[in-house]
Amino acid sequence: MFTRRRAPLREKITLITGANGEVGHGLIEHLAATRSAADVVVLDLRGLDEAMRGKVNRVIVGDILDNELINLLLNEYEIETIIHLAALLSTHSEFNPETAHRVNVQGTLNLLKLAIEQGKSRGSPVKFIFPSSIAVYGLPDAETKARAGAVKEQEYLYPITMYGCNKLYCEHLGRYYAQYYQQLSAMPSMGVDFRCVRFPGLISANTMPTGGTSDYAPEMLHAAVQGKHYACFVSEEAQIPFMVMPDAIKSLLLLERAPQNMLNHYIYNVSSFSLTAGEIAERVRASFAGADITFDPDPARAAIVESWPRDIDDAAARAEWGWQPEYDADRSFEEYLIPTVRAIYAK
Ligand code: AKB
Repeated sequence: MFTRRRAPLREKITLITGANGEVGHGLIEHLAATRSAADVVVLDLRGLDEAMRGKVNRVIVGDILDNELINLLLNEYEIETIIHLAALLSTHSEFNPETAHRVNVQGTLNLLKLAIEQGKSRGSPVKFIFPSSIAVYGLPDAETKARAGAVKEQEYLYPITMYGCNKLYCEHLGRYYAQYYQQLSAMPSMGVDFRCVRFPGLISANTMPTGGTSDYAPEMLHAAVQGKHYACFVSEEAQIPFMVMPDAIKSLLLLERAPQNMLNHYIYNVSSFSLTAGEIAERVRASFAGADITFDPDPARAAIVESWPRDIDDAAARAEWGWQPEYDADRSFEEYLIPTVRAIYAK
């Protein structure tokens, strides 16, 4: 008797793009240490650092703009979750805005389309976890910034960088793909399960950032531990919200795991602490006697930081999916940043 051969089942995976960046490194280390990253496929232009490769299922060296590659992923895998980290950050994006648009927007569009197709083939929406940024905000002047305090998700959405414009538009794309995709079609799509956190400036003890305008905080710390002079490109008074990498990873995974019926929004602020650059320098000097930190503001980069809020209101994330940072300012420096950079540079 002839029995219909079942099509080979595709391997169920979580796809992480841009995994060789700061957040990707932290995410893979955390997954490998807590549950396993055996179901993780990494897609990054630069592959993945040697020490990380054994922790994941597969490393694909490729470009999120490569449609052929994206189609291959559709054929080969059943993607349950996409964590889309690949992006050009705010400083790098200002030197080539059109490239930033291609990577940050077209790349995201390619992955949203992949998620739609995967949803059709697997019969349920793909979870699409998207890191946005405080760069979507644009406060017009220092007086408004001081008065605004902790800004809510729907306030001051007038970004002044290409990166901030890209992130804000991709938030809207995610909402469209979740709720309105091909809405006039006879067979409307099931969409994607789009979930987005807006990150503050992120500080990792383990890796150095590249191309961000909030990078003065980690740069200051990593210079001090190496006994190097650091000329900070913003003023001592410059203030924005920050978060250490363990909390950034926690927020991504907490949102990813949240039951969808708990979520009333697509976009969530998450924050931890807000410090001026001078206060960060004080904390660094308190731990590294003789740390040679000077302030030599770059007016253009300082203006970008000045346009970002002094803090962001994360009440919605706390109320809807239990967000709560593990690390406040003191704990961030005393229990994570200082001991970790000391250990790393002592090797
Ligand atoms: C950047 O500085 O570009 C990023 C950000 C604030 O999103 N770290």
